[in-house]
Amino acid sequence: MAGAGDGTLEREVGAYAASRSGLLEGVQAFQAWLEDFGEASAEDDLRLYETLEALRHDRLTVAFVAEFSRGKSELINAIFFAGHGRRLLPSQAGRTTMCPTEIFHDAESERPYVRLLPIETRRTDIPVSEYRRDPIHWVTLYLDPADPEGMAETIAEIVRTKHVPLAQARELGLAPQDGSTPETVEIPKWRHALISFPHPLLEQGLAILDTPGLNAIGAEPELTLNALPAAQAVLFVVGADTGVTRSDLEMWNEHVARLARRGDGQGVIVVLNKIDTLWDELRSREEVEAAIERQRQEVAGILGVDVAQVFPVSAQKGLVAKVRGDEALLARSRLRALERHFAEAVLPRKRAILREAVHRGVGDQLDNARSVVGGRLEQARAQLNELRSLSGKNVAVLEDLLKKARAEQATYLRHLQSYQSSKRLLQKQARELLAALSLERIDRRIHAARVEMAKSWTTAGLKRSMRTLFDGLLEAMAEAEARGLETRRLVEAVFRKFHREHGLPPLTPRLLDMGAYGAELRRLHEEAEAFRRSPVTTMTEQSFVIRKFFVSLVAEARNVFFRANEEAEDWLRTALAPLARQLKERKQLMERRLESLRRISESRQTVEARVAELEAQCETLERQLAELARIRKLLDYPGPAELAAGGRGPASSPARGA
Ligand SMILES: Nc1nc2c(ncn2[C@@H]2O[C@H](COP(=O)(O)OP(=O)(O)O)[C@@H](O)[C@H]2O)c(=O)[nH]1
Ligand SMILES: [Mg+2]
Repeated sequence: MAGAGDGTLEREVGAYAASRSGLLEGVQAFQAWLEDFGEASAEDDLRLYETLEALRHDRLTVAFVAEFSRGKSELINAIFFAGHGRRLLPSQAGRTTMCPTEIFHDAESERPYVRLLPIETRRTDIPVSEYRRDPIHWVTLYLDPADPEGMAETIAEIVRTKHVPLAQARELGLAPQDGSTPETVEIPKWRHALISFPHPLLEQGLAILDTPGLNAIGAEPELTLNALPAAQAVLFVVGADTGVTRSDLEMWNEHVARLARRGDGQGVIVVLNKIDTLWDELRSREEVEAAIERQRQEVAGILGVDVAQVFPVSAQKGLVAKVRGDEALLARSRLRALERHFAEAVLPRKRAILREAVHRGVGDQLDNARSVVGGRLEQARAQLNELRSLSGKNVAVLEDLLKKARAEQATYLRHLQSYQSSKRLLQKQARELLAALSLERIDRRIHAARVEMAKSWTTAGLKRSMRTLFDGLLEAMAEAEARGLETRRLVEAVFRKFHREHGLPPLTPRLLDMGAYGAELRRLHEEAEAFRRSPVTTMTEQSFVIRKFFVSLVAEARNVFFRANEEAEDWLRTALAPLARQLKERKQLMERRLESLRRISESRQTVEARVAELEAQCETLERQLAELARIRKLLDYPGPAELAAGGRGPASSPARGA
């Protein structure tokens, strides 16, 4: 939208980028603070580093989903690329591309590019996400932003097709589905396209996913299982010229409706495109408006969404209007209302989600650092008061203090034993948690399902194996969730006990939440069930598709267990660490206090010298606390009000890769 614009979208994307760099600054400042004053463990360091990386690479993805020819590509052109004065993405009538296209800005590449993954890679079971890691499998074409013509020409490569013998099409799972057996089949040349492009919105972290129609989405299960659920917003497009067709509805039911029902803040926006086909010079504006409104109501009714969620627009007229600077036409295209909704309803929520992720990543470390420094300051001040009362060098009082300090030390050493027994208890519970998540067990189940599948070539058999496997996986995850909850309660109780009974500063244990993984697995299960029931998969012809789906699904599910396992192990290693560090520090403090009282009583140090020392210490600690408060502010700003403004709360599941 570098062209005519009211700036709402730019402003909100800018706010998102600013919020991200504020968070980055905060986390980096905390990292520096820890280097100077803290005693972070290797695991804590790693967590900080990972949070920073996730922040640096965070993208805000908007997915455009619809049957082909509804005007997705045109809509993307109109919303984002009108500034180029022409169509950037190929938008054409009739058969369109099968190739999902991602548009973003790759800061690591010096030149803008189009990267294309050959369709032949479908022969392997390797998902696109794997291929992404290795540019060698992709064909790279470079783009010259100074030459919009040439750029559009290069980008047009993504819609290329070719003719191959039927057998080869079959091998790729791209044989015609109507039962016909032509000699050759026209298939897309590319499986997936990545476009890196210097555009202000993309540079700030926006990414666009343009998906092909229903058939192609079914052919790449990764899109449904992975890419769409991960997107922050999904725009579902229908055409005013056709209304909601059967295949639109199928698309909605199978791939979008579930996302719209999800309560975790993902925005699903329905676009009623091509309203210009209802414009009619022979009817009054009011009549045309009424016709559009009627269709809007109808679309909302059929899809089962709120009317306010349906946006009538004309992408084509909107693009023309922006290119020509025609404000009247732009108003008629209603494109702005859609852009504003996207900017105001989706982006602020995304910001809140990002902040949540950072808080999950380093919030407890920061809280604990503040608590620990606060505790040190408290101790130093108490000693200071103690010594000030001694300034007359009252020997009796000094003896008294020494005696008290020794008694406290003895009590403290007894407390340490209770720490050891808590630790043993935790380790016992941890073993049970890890057993439930054991990848070996999961792999055995997966292997068994694969053997079953190899034996059964019927669709029904394949579906049965899929079901058995998922039932087993869900059971294992439920067990892990229950154990995880128990373990978490135990750790919380231990922390509370040491604060209440042993006077340690209040520490926040890092929380272990297996629930998010459970939710993710249940979502995959839902996808699997929907797929099992869908009419497409009842044809034996489709066993290829089912196999493909199964492979992706299982890879996803295994990945959920893998990540859950990693998190649980990492958590168990570090759960008690803040407490252990505090216990050690408390011990050292007591020793130092005793030592200083001893030296004073032996007249090796004057009370005044020790007081001056402690005063300097207090000052340093106060400065450290102020810096930590500043960091906290950076991570909080603009704070919870943003959440309220953004509507529903942040996602409870961990953002992918975050
Ligand atoms: N009348 C009209 N046609 C449109 C509009 N948007 C797209 N089209 C046309 O619909 C066809 C398909 O558009 P395209 O963007 O390729 O659809 P996609 O397959 O969903 O990406 C093209 O011929 C476009 O010119 C619109 O707002 N009004
Ligand atoms: Mg398209």
